[in-house]
This record gives sequence, C-alpha cells and structure tokens, in this order.
Amino acid sequence: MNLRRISVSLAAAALALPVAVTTASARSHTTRSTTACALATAADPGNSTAPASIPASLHAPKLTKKSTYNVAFSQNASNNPWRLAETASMKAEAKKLGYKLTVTDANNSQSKQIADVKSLIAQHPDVLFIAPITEQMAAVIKQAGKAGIPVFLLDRDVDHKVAKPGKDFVTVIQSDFVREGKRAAIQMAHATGGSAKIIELEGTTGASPAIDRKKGFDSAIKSCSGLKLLASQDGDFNRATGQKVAETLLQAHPDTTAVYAHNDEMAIGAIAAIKALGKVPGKDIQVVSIDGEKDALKAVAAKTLFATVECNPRFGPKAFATMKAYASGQTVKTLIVNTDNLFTIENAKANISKAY
Ligand code: GYE
Repeated sequence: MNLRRISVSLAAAALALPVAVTTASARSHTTRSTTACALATAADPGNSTAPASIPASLHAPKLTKKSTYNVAFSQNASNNPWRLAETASMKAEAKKLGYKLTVTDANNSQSKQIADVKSLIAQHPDVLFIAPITEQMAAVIKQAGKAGIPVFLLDRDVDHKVAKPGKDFVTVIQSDFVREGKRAAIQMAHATGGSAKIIELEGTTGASPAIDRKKGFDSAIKSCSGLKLLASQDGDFNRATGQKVAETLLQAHPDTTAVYAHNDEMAIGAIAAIKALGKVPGKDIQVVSIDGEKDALKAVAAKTLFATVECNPRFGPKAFATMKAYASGQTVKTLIVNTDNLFTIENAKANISKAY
C-alpha cells in the first residue's frame, strides 16, 4: 500500500543528498575518474516504522471476544525453512493459547490456495490468517470478508485495488520489503566497494515481497553509477530454481561480479551455481540476500554470503496478539510492520543456533 510508495520516495530523498555531496567533492579531486558511491560507506539504516498516517482498521468484520477460538491459517507453501518456521510458530502459539488451529498448505500453487481459502470460508472459522502467495489472492480474500470472517494477512500483502485494508481484511503484518531491498543494496555496495555487475534473483512473480524487494534495491543502486544491474529474473523464492536461474544468467553474463537474491534459499542456490562454474563465492562473486535462515547464517560465517537482511518468519505471537487486541476492541492499524535485524560477519555465527 502507501508504505511502499512512501518508502521508495523516502529512499530516493535520503540518497539524493549524499550523492550530490559526493559529486561535488569528486569534482575537486580531478584524478578521480568515477563518482564515489555513497552507499559503499553508508551505515545500515535499520528498520523502518509504519508511517503515522496508516489508518485504524474500522470497517472489517468484527470479532467477538471469547475464551477460545477456532482459527484457520492458509499457508502458501512448505518448501523452505522460512515457511516451515512460520507455520511452526503459528501452531506453537495456538497450542499455547489453547485455540483450535486448522492449517492448509497450498503447495506453492495459487489455484490451490484459492481453493483452500474457499473451503476454509465454508467452514466459517472465527478468524482466517492468510499468507497470500501473490497479490492476486485479493479477490478470494474479499469473499472471506464478505462472509463475515475477519481476515489477518501474514507476511505478504494483496492488491489493494481489489481488497481494501480495514474493510475486506483487518490488517497485514509484514516486514517493510522496500526497506529490506535498500538495506541489501547498501550491503552490496559494502561488499563490492560500490562497483559491481549484478544479477538479481527475484522472488515469485506477483508476490509483494518480490515486487518491493526489487523496487527498494533497484532504486537504491541507481545512486551509484558503479553498481550495474545486468539481468533480473524470477527464481520463485526456491533453492533449486534459484540455482538453475543463476546458472543460466551467470553463463549469459560471464562478467557478473555480484548476485542479489530476494531470499536466502535462492542465494544458497546461486552459491552452488557459482561454485559449479569454477568461481569462488565471496571472492569472484559477492552474494547478498534476505531472510536470515540457518543455512544462510552458516554461509555468512563461511564468507560465501556477504550479508543477509533479516525477515523474521516467527509470526505466531504477533498474529495472535493482534487478533486478541482486535477482539477486545483495541485499535488495530491496517498495516503492522515487523522489526528486523541484519546479519553480517559480525553477528552471523552467534545467531546460528537460534536460527531456523
Ligand atoms: O522472504 C521467503 C518466503 O513472504 C516474506 O516468502 C515472505 C518471503 C520470505 O518464501 O523466503
């Protein structure tokens, strides 16, 4: 929603000043041939907070306060550690609270997830949590709202032209993906000194994190003329697909010096592809990604992955706390932004045992 636009324009505004300053100082050093990249020395900007202008959720179906609830969770896939950690977190919290939780798995198929949500609507749970595979899930989410079921979106957003936040669904709880892309761009500039030929492995086409992680990264690197995007392609947030796409792109662009992957699974696939081509990840080709799963933290510690921007999958406590707040009539905003860390060589090793 607006957060995306706001973040992009903030990112552009924030980057505009350092670039202008750098250009001015570069001019005085006549020996310098290229403009220095401000991102290469920029500190990690950390997390964003939801803009104060995000409205309260006022017109979605209400939830009666009860001592226990019958809730459902439509998960879009279970093919990676991130999804498994999210589902486990939802199950653990429901168990702790003594709520009945029905979980469906769409197996990474949009048509299956639409069918799943339709069958959950027919069962009329008190609450429907949905992790939408793409923004196109908006139409069926609207149907759930029409059936009087309060819907809480987890980790991905949907098309607001079709499903209105605060009306067709209560809220979306997610990370600021544009910010994640910008943070990844800064790490990429750190890894490469601001000079790189980059290939980008995108998440599932039409998924909000894929759209926004691309937006945040691509717009940030524009401020550094040395950071060049050679190619960008869908790797479906998946390790095997990421590896295949990376192999193809690396062969098509033998001058590649960096890979930006929208998630860790694809980054790990890319690292395998780099090795298969006889190159050294972390030396010949720098890799930066997003999530913070165990294998990625191990890769950061082993210096094959430069950094991973955290995107925390442990939604259970926040999802159920938000639902309870809504049931007791407290104000719930239509967007809730998670707080995420950054994993680099400084802290990766120490976090491996806690990772998923
Ligand atoms: O980064 C990825 C997963 O929607 C934020 O989806 C989530 C993303 C996460 O499959 O690994």
